[in-house]
Amino acid sequence: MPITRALLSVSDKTGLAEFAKELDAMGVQLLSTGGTAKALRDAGLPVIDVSEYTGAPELFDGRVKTLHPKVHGGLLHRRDDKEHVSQAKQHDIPPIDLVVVNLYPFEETIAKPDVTLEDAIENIDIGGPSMLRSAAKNYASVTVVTDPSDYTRVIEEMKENKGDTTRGLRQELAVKVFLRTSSYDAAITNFLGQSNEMSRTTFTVSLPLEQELRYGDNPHQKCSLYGDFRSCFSQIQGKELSYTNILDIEAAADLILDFVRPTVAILKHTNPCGVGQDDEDLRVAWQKAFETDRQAPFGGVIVCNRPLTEGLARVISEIFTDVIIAPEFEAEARAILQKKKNLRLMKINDAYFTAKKAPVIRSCPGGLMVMDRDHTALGLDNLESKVVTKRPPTEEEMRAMRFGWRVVKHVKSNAIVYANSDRTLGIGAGQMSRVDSSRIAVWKAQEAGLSLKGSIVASDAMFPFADGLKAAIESGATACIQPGGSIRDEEVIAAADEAGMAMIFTGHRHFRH
Ligand code: 93A
Repeated sequence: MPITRALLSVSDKTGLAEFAKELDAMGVQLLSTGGTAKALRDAGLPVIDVSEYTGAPELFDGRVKTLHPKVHGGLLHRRDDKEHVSQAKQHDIPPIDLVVVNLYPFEETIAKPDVTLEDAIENIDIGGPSMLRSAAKNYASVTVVTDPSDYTRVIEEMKENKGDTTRGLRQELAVKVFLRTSSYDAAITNFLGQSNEMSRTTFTVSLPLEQELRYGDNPHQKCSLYGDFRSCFSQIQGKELSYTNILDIEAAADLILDFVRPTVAILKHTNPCGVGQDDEDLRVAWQKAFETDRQAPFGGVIVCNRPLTEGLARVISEIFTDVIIAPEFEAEARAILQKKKNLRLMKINDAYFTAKKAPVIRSCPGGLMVMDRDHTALGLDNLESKVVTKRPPTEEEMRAMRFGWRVVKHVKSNAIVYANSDRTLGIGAGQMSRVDSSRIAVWKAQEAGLSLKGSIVASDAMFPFADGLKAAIESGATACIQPGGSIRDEEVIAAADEAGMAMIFTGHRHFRH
């Protein structure tokens, strides 16, 4: 049956007039609410106000506009059911075949820093979701549009099908409705849940499937991606992203954005293999990162915090890399990397900076855990006042400690990083004991042919015993940055003093699991 009557009630009026003009040209009667009716009239279209149509005025500052049996009955009755059709006739409820509704901007309202509870509550749409749900339930006969980007598809189908849409499209649009109303409700639930006592009393997520990934950690593990990863990172070229690529991309972007100076980092399995800096030339920064570990970067991830230059592209194209991430890629760099068909190039978009503020979510048996993100390297202000040893650090050691502390935050615990002021020298990651991480870091530096004489050592959490620190002193480190807070701190400080080492307690730890 062709669409003969449409109800339009939208907060986002993008594309509304053009869409309604097409409907009007196909002879569709237009019903509408206050602001939407005005927009349509302004566009020169004939509109019937819903209040006139139902005979009931808009009440209570618009809180009741469309909540009327003539609207919901018109949407919900079965067109192929004699009883329904005769009831509809008896109560003067003509069918409404198309609903065009998008909701009060609740999410945008609560995103404002100065939002009040009253404001948020006024922006909870009741009539809109009700119409969407009524129409979506009856998708057998009713077309429902909640996303302006679907307007053209609806018009195209109507033109091809004598004013009607196909059942396939109607079902697809109905699914979109339930996804939209559930994510809308999730936003309301989380907001009200949090504004009550400022604690998270509930946590609800509802995200659309973005992509089926090839597999998860292993080929026998099915894996699906939900949400909008691609708004945060655009893929410029290369093979399809995998589950581990996505984990690595997040780890790499998180790491690189902790650095202000031009920096290049190489990662593998979400841990940095090396990090280097150079103010003049990204190639030099990369060289420093690469020298920390020349083996592990095979098949790894490279990330930089400046537009990727031709020079850098040239040197890194010599090595097999899985993913390269940058805020921008120079055209010449792209031309060089294009030859590597499988290599994935990912551009960091502005949306990532908003997404980075969202909490970290992890599943656990029976539920999930929601954790604030570990945003910035903490404890780096006023470092001079945090020296715990007799000897204060030199300027050079200070710079190296700031750098090392930022790197160690991104290494899986237990994490130990040896560094100079602009490069890593040895990284020990993910060991069950801190001494083992320390040993690995020293061994890696030796393997790479790097001297640890005069280096600094950064530890993501306190040294529980003096042994780990003594090992660092023996290997040549002259300064140490760590949170402090062990019951044996005195012993640890004494060991440092004995060796003339300078040590800083940041007062913050950066575990990463
Ligand atoms: O206040 S409501 O919850 N009560 C209603 O009965 C109702 N009907 C439609 N909000 C209602 N709407 C919403 O009004 C729609 O979802 C749409 O977002 C908005 C359009 O209002 P206007 O046409 O006046 O700009």
